[in-house]
Amino acid sequence: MKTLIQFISETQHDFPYATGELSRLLNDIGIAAKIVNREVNKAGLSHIMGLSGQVNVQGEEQKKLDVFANEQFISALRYGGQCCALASEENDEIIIFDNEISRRGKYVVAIDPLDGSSNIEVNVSIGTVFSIYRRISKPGEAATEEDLLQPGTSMIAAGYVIYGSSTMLVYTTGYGVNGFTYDPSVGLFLLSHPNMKIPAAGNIYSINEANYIYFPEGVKQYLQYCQEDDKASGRPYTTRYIGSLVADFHRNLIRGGIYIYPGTAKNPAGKLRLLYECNPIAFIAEQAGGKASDGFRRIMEIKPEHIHQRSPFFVGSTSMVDKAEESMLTYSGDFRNKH
Ligand code: AHM
Ligand code: MG
Repeated sequence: MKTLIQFISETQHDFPYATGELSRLLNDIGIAAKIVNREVNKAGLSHIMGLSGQVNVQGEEQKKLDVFANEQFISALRYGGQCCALASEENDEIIIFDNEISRRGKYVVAIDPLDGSSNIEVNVSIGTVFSIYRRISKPGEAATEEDLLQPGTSMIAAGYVIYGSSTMLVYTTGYGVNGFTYDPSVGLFLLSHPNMKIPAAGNIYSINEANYIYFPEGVKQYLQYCQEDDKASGRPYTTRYIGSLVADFHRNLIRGGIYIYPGTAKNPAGKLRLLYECNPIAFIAEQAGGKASDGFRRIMEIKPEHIHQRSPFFVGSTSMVDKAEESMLTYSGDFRNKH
């Protein structure tokens, strides 16, 4: 059985001029994920459960585990020496690591430390999502926000951790997608899903249909298509929606399917955040042979203007995202560039 650390060091030669820094950074994220996993697993028992009373940048109540996870990733990266700045869902501003070693770090990280945290209390899967970029500013100087405002096409690596019936870490460095399952008895992530590929077509669609009346016409028409009776193409499809992006995406990655969080007239940019929710999932989807779009354009080509920017999100099996895009173009072309 190959461990995450063995796999990371074996594949390090994929990078030109690799010096092991990115490997160490990924490893640091893996270690923080283990600590978060420990707390998530005992969430029902621990004093750490409950509301922390603070409100995050999007005005949502933070659970204590969000705060805990955020702190774990921040401290793993602050003292790892490879990362010079971090953007987190839980912090309004970027966090600049200005200590002697981190100032020379080549990378910046955008992270959602614990996504889907409203599911914690009810024992439903949650996740961590992260993306890694090479900094633009000079190593040795303090990092800037520009380092984090790069399009997804500049990502060096991205991944997620799913805290589910088992805990898995799935990541890509642009050379395919590999998944590691955590074995708590030995405290190691073991390679369990090498070279993951998303089926080109699937029969699952994942969307919060309660918002139907607010959806753009293109999404409404696509949903109608999903629900039509056409045995030859496997329709009607089936709905699966957990309300936890990582879990919904992970299932669709393995089984084939589409996840949609569209914009609406009231919220044209939807709900999900480009830097640390859409982009990392998009990179993994593409590396697994799938597709990620905002309904009209490739997610990874959007140049972010601010770190907590939102985007509509259509991700999953290529033929399904193609079909949804076609529907958006036909029925909701006016929606283009609204966000
Ligand atoms: P969060 O970052 O506040 O946890 O919100 C993100 C989550 C995603 O995991 C999930 O797919 C989506 O929000 C669900 O939203 P909704 O409840 O509107 O369907
Ligand atoms: Mg989130």
